[in-house]
Amino acid sequence: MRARNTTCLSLLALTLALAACEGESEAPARSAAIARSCAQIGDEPIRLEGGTFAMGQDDIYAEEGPVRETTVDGFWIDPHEVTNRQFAEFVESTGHVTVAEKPVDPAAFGVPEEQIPAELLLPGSAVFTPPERPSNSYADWWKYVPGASWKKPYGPNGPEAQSSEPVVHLAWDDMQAYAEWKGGRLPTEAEWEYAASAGQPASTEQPEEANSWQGVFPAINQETDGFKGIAPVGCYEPNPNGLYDMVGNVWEVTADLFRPGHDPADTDNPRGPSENGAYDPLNPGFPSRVMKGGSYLCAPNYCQRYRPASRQGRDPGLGASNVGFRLAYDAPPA
Ligand SMILES: [Ca+2]
Ligand SMILES: [Ca+2]
Repeated sequence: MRARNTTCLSLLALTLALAACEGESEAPARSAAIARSCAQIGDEPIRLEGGTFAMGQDDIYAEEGPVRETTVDGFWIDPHEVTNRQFAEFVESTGHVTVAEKPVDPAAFGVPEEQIPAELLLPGSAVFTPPERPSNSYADWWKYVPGASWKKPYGPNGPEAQSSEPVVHLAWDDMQAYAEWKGGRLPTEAEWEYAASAGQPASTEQPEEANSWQGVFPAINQETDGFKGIAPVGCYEPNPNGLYDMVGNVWEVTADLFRPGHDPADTDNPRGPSENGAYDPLNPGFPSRVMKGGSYLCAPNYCQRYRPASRQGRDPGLGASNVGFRLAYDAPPA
């Protein structure tokens, strides 16, 4: 709860206008320009034997290097992003109420309460809302939308969450609660990247078999991959490990804390920096978690992060409409 609105406060720092965090719900971002047949895939986790791989990438974004040979032990991992169907089973079983569905503690802003617009204290989450004009400022397309949550991903006026799509708008605590209920855990960054790269060489090319953004972000979405927004899981070819949508669709939060770049000496089942060593330039107030693989918003002119090595910090207290997760397991789930 404490970190709930750090993303909005980051926007405040950039724009000097809290209004940048407010917004109306966006129109549904689902329209298949090209029909894709989406596989009916099961939920059974996939066993990956341990191994050594080249983790990181040196030829694109500085925060992804240096490349170094890294070893991970074997583990199980979900074949697809956690879906709304799965998360609904958890909520049905436990009565869990997500962070985005609760009012915001004014203390999270660190400013006198009378300076905080009332809308920013309502339950809600960050929703991608395409700007009417070309822009290169993320404050122009990320809006804090009261009423947005995993149940209503586009806000109160938008459609309900679709059962086969990845769950979004979760905070770190929500993902942890789901993992505990399910008997799994969030993968480390190294496990996630090992699973996603699957022995394939690193590339900077925009992949065809991943839900990303074709055209000039954020103004022109050509949808040539079949989906304007989130796709149901399983609509793109799995990687050689049999895993769907590791790259693209929604970013996937991992267990590791974020700082730019990797520790070149930390190569044996690395778990990222300590809390004291964590630092996210985009969210300097609180320790962000590493998220991986990019989303449906990643385009060649912006966020070329449709790759296994890609990584960004994720505010632990605030969900977003392009961020989800999947679980890893140390033993085969019952
Ligand atoms: Ca797309
Ligand atoms: Ca993904």
